[in-house]
Amino acid sequence: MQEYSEKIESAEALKVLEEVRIEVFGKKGVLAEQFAKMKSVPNEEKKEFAKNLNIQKAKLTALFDKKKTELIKHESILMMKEGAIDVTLFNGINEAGSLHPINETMNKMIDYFVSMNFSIEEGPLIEDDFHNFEALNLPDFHPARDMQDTFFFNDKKLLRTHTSPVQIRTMMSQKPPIRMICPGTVFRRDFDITHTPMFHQIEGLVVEEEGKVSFSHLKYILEDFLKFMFGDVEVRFRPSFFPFTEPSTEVDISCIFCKGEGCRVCSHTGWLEVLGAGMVDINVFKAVGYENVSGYAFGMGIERIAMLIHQIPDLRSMFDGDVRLLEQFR
Ligand code: 2NM
Repeated sequence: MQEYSEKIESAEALKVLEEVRIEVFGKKGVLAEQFAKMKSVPNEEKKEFAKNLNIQKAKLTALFDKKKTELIKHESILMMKEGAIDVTLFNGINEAGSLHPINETMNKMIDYFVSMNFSIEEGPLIEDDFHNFEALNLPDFHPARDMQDTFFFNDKKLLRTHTSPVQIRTMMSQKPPIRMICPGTVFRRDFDITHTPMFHQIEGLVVEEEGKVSFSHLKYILEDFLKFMFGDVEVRFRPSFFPFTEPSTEVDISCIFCKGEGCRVCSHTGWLEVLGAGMVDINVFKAVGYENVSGYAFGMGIERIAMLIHQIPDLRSMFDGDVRLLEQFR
């Protein structure tokens, strides 16, 4: 029986142990064979023979059970190691985030003006009547105030309707020459396919000693800026009116979808309006205490330009917070 003890002891896998089990404990196994010999053992030796055989059987069974437990443990550890999932492994899908088209467009605009040595200025979202209206040549009775649908907190405080109050604050806290842009959030009481109550603007302002800047500088920088933003487009200046500039202009680019041929986006005009500008009105300079200066200013909505660049049809989708919008701009 020593031979079989060794066989059990040396089994290195459950498969091998199973073969040994059949050989030792099976119906035609070694033990069964021994028990069968009982018949031919003389009666007076039967008791001793059986006792001895049962002891052998018990020893082998204990040895076998111990080995089996050992091998099950060993093999299941091996299996777990083989089948283990390394959660730190790269899955091949790069779920990187992306900038919102508004930020991306705003960043590109800022890049241009920074390259032209403009500084970036910021101001409060909650403004007062003076900075948002009065100083911008929009006195109390001025009909243009009705054009602004304003969110008022009370008769003193309001949500700024444009970023122009930042230009007023900058002019009052600095001296010319001034070369600045003010990107930021603005608020108007308006909500439809092309308007949201919160949106973004960038406005720019250049102020120099009288006679040092003219409408030509304004034309050059805006044309250069629009070519930087949209590539090879035509730029057109149309006479217009703003209370804070005189003369004033609205600026169009040739339609980037139909190349000026006429399509639905440009209402078959061949042109897309992208910004407003002009020479700063003398009344604005008076309000901030400036004399003997010349300056130009311009302003544009960021959403509108982002929508044109990315062909986004509904402005409201910009503010739904649906990641499927952002996934398209990765
Ligand atoms: C525009 C169009 C034209 C503008 C003017 C000023 C200021 F403060 F200098 F008077 N800030 N922004 C301006 C001029 C804004 O937006 C369509």
